[in-house]
Amino acid sequence: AATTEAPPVGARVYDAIVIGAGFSGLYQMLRLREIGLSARVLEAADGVGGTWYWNRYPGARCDSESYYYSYSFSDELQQEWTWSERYPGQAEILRYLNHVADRFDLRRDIQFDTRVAAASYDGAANRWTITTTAGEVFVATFLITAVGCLSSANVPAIPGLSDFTGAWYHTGEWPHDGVDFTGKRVGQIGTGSTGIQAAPVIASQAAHLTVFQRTPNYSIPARNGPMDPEFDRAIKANYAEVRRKTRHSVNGHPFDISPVRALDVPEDERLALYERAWEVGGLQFRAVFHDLLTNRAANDTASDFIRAKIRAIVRDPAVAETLMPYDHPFATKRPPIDTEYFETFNRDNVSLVDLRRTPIERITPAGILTTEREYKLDIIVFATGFDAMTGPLLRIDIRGEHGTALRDAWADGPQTYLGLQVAGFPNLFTITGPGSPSVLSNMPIAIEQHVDWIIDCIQHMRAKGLARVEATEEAQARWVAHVNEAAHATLLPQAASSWYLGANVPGKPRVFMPYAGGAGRYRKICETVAANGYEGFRFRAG
Ligand code: NA7
Repeated sequence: AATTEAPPVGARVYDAIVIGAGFSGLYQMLRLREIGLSARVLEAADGVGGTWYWNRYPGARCDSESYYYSYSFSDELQQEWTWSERYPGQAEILRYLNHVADRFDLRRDIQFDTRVAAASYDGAANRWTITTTAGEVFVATFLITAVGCLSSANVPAIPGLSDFTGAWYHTGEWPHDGVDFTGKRVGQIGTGSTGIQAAPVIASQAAHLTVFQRTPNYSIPARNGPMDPEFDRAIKANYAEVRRKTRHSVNGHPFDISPVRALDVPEDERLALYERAWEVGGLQFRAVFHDLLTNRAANDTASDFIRAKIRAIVRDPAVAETLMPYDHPFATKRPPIDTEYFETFNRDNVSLVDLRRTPIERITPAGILTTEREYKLDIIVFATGFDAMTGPLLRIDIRGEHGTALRDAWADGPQTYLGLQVAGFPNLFTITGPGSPSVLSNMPIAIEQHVDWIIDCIQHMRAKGLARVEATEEAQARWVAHVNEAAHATLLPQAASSWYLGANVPGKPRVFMPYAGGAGRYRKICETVAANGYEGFRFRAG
């Protein structure tokens, strides 16, 4: 491609462009400003919040606990903000992120209602040209994607959807003024974390809810409740230690994974430990034993325990049987946590359709037709998840050196070095990119680590008079192999329908995308890479 030294006419020039104003983009902007770079955040929505801006479906709530699903970079911020519940709801997280944007005066550097369509790198000029869907052009030395991992909605291509005369919604693109389910017949497709949160709330409002289930799922009670003021005080007095622990743990959570192996304890003791964890609730259920994600026999004990709970909760034995997960070990797909999910199937106004037995044939003007019968519906809720990790990046036409499209570079699955950079795409940083632990970790902590690493790298370049950084092919190939090896050291790839593998999107390459070697270990690797002069990266003066 022809290159020119002068930026395109009308282009606005910055040191860095950041795409997205969620947890990642806000903190990235703050840090870029702090080191004196000129930067602009481009955000498709009309407000900050990312995931928490879009996911306004009933029951939307974070599965990490509020005291650690938050920024750690400012002690004043963490001391002054008080969460109202054990798990933060969508509206509260959105309030928090708006508070952060105001408190750190970030809005003046964010351009809202601006969707990035394309970004291409010009090697001769060492700059990125970023084009929006409205035709605006920005030019920057660095392009930083803060687009999230679960932000590209997956609406399955079920024939007939356009003929449906009722209303339909994807949970990740929920109307801001809500949906009134009163008196309505609602069909919900999908029983992942989202569907499991939404179903009990929809059922409590609708005339009737029909849940269309393809893969039955494990779920652990969340045991949400109001924040205990005593607990809040104790955490705030001890925040430094809480944060230290989250940074070095396997999943970015402040709790310990037991060193004990499941089969090393007698059965009654094991069941008592599961029982206690079930009562405590939440994601730490999988921390009861050390080997739940590495040893199938150990995992079976947890999977059996949860199946027994489902049998005990759900009154109709046939419904309980349909809800029984069978095709994957516990926690090999992202484990949901719930508030009365299985109990919801005891309600008179809720029914369950097993799509494995009677698949959907099409959507009709009046509802959903399976191979068995038609279900008449007023509203269809698609809780069908996302084109995870790569989707948000690939829907932007990103082109690196010599015009190579990221779509082509990743035709066989994502390839990155540390999830932070892609060979052939100089000066592009991907916050929580594929190949990083991101989605297997508590997000805000994972995000802060990436942003801080990127800032250190840019500072290193400025100190040395360097203007261009790129992952080498060799370092990338080694990292891709390591990501693959880390996944296969666990049971995670055994869940054939998992979005970690891209399996929920037809035609997507089946590659285990996140780094499963542990967030704490990953942090150390990134630190070592930097300490060793950014090994695996190639720098140039311009
Ligand atoms: P998930 O976890 O990807 O769940 C999507 C659900 O939708 C899952 O039950 C899917 O079944 C189902 N699905 C997807 N496509 C179809 C079609 N075509 N027909 C029937 N059912 C379908 O997304 P969530 O939004 O729940 O959660 C995403 C993440 O957000 C979550 O893991 C947390 O990290 C936060 P399948 O299992 O593929 O058979």
